[in-house]
Amino acid sequence: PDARMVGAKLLEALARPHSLGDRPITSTPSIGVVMFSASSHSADELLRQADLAMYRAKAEGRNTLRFFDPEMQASAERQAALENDLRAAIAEHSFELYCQPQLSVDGRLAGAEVLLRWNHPTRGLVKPDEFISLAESSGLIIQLGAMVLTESCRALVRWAGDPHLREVTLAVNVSAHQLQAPGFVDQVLSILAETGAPSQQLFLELTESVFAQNFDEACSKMNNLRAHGVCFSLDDFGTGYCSLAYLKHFPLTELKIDRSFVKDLPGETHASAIVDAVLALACTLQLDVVAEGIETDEQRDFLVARGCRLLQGYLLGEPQPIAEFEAAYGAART
Ligand code: G
Ligand code: G
Ligand code: MN
Repeated sequence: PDARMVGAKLLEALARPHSLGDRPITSTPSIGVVMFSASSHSADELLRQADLAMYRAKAEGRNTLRFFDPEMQASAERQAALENDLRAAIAEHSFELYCQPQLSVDGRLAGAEVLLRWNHPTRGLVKPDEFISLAESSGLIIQLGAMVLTESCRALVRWAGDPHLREVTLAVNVSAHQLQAPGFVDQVLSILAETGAPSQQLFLELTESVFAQNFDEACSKMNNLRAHGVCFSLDDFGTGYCSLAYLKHFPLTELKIDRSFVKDLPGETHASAIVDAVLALACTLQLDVVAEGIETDEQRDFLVARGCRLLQGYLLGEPQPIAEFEAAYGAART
């Protein structure tokens, strides 16, 4: 209670506006507290624990105070262990590219989306939901993204020699962190140059979160890559920061109708109205549309009737390891 009172006083004192030169400044301090007895830990250990508590205070909105508790340590250690696993996995190539087909309405293979899987030594096949955010917060997404792009470009080069695959496009998911990184454009261009992949067949799938950050910067990076032939697809369309203004400004080729809308087709009136609106908007802006997450004949028939020309989902094909995908769709198929 004493520590809490002192902390509260400190916060109050530091939160008062003060001036630096002639500029008014307000601070939002975060305080981490660890209690100890004479016999307990080394000074280093205590400072580390206080630091953890301080980071927790920051994460919980700043301008606040948190006491260290052992669960914080356990959670930080779990994070660090998974991060180490991830780092090792990148070095050991334990990631595998899966491919999910995108079919045109006549059943032809038009494209594929790359979906990353992690073959974890003890946890088995780990899906991206469980490691992408960790890869982002640790910065490892840059290396991981480069690996995915390189492997995808190599696939496009292989496909160029296959009469059944040579016109198929390949879509790679790119997170906002990757696009934001200073070297992103150069990274993509040098991978294209090194592999010799046809840039017009490479689609980068971005989500709307990209536009919530630095609009101008994202726009200029996209324009730069677009000028080199790379295409852009807007993933999960309609679920995020849906400002229609950017649709006009960004060099997009394609919109993806999010699975959450497709799921409720054809019965749900909101979902079908949204699908109609997206298709009309895309038509006006001359963008292609891919519907994702199609699981039933009814969903497919509805989308096709409303003019959607590219289809993706378990009904049409599940994500499978890229070698199996090539065996299933390539010229060598049986
Ligand atoms: O099957 P699925 O669990 O693959 O994918 C879950 C999410 O992970 C999707 O939102 C997808 O966009 C994302 N994702 C899949 N592969 C990659 C990848 O290689 N890079 C990035 N940044 N995201 C990916
Ligand atoms: O966010 P993004 O669109 O990149 O995510 C693609 C995700 O959707 C992947 O996790 C992929 O495995 C999953 N997926 C692909 N097709 C279907 C489908 O028909 N139904 C469901 N439930 N998920 C799907
Ligand atoms: Mn996607």
